[in-house]
Amino acid sequence: MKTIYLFDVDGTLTPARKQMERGFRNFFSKFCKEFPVYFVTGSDRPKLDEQLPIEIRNAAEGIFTCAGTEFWRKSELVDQRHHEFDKELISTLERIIDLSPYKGRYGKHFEFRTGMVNVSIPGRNIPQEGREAYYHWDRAYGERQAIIKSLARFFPEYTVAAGGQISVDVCPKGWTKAQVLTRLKTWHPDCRFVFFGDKMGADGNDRPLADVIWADSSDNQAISVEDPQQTQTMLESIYRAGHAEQLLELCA
Ligand code: M1P
Repeated sequence: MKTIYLFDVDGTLTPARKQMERGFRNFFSKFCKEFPVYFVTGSDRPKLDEQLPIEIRNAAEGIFTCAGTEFWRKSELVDQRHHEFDKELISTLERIIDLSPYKGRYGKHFEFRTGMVNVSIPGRNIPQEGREAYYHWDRAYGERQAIIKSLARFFPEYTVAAGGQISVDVCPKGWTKAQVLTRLKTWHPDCRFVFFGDKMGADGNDRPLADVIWADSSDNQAISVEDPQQTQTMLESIYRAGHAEQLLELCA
């Protein structure tokens, strides 16, 4: 059975909001030329373009951005879904930002993307060292988890998930990464899907896709990784096994 590989980007293929590392990049561009690959990221297209080199973007079968609300083939936007966000939700988020005890503020707290809004207490203009500081503070005090819980209670028509290090992603219910599986199954019937992501915990933004992948078929796999190094190690063994299989077929 043919395997289709799906990858989250931040934390799975690249460090959060950074470029792919050189060693991984060389190997992964070979991998994408030999195996069918899709990217499924919560980020928008400009961020993905900064993080993954063009030879890898162009070798992929397709790219889902904004949690699957946009679909691209190479650099062509094939389709997108739009949503008008509830004003009450946005004013609640503004109050949450104002009331947070976290002191470091850098501006740009909202980023509206196709079908989702990314919300950050410290703000998206945060420098790298500020990112790390907020991430560690949030792990200790659970601010994002608390935001996720209270929004789920008051705005059940929306799904809220932890983004990467400094934000939460808010989208209409069902407009999560899970939406990509239906389309992939239409394009690739009789295939199995293997998804790599680093945010498969209960409130992570890879979890909805992992859940539908597991529920769809026991041939599918959703693999939770710690970081891009672990993804690389796993892909290297898949690559070696794939080559061994091809050799066996040639010798048969
Ligand atoms: O891992 C994907 C996430 O990357 C960014 O998260 P953060 O800025 O919190 O590290 C955002 O683009 C977020 O929307 C996205 O899900």
